[in-house]
Amino acid sequence: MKCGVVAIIGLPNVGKSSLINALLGTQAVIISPKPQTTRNSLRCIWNSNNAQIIFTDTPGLYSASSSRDKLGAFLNDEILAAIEDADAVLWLADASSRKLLPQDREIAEIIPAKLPVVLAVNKSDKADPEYAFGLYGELRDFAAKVAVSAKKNRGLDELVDALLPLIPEGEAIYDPDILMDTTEKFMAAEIIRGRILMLLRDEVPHCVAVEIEEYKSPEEYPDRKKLYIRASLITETDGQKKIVIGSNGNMIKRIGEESRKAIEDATGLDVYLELWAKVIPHWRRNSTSLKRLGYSQ
Ligand SMILES: Nc1nc2c(ncn2[C@@H]2O[C@H](COP(=O)(O)OP(=O)(O)OP(=O)(O)O)[C@@H](O)[C@H]2O)c(=O)[nH]1
Ligand SMILES: [Mg+2]
Repeated sequence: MKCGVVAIIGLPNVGKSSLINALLGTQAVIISPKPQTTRNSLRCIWNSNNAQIIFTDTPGLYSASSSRDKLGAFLNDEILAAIEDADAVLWLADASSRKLLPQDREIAEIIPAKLPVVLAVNKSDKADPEYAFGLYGELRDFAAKVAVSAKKNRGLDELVDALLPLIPEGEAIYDPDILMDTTEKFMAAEIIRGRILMLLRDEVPHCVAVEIEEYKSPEEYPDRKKLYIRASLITETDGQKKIVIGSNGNMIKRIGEESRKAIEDATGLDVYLELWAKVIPHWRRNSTSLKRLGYSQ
């Protein structure tokens, strides 16, 4: 039996979370066309008859626009912590990359030289991965280079075959029924944030956090026979709050309806979801707010 931790690292939007979903064969973590979708490192568990690989999904390496952006600093700390825990790194790049960015060099610097790294080039369904192999090959030695497409489920077996030799011998850490090392409450907040990322435009989703104020299973709420969730959609300004609510409350209603259905699919329970919009000025810059919203280590 083999068991080990593989941290998936890469620029924002290259498809790290999509790859995890493809490997696990389910919509485990949220994805979106917008960068900085993932905010917390999250362990997702892949099992076969003789191996367990714990994949850590991480935020894309972020260039903090100012030292006051404490959320940005947290995202990068999450990446460092994931690397520290890992037996191997899966560095994910985009097949359409034509030049290396400063953040690519930063990634090369933060991965210890002794840690084995597999380079996977994703989105090979829409661009030839060869050029990206050459580009990233300049940055360090790789244990293997694999072309994948999370969207088309291509190259996944080859990827696992490349990772297994890097995983230590050992018994499985997680029960094979466990998909993710997180709570249902966190997953519900992520599902709601995922809808916000899909439904709101431009920078607004990046200014929103979701706080679950109340989470009551049907056992705790026998008269309702439903999973009861009350959540706040937290923005930094009144203007953003208005956008989240939408005219006549249409937007928050839509976020609520779509999230409720997705949480029902994920939990198999009937869900009563109540959403409120709320402002916490500059929550992304404030350590106390970040901690309260789950963005602190
Ligand atoms: N064409 C194509 N698109 C893909 C593929 N994998 C992911 N995408 C798209 O790329 C976008 C970003 O995907 P995510 O999985 O959220 O990317 P990420 O690296 O986790 O992003 P962050 O969490 O923001 O760092 C989404 O629109 C995906 O649908 C792929 O193999 N091919
Ligand atoms: Mg992600």
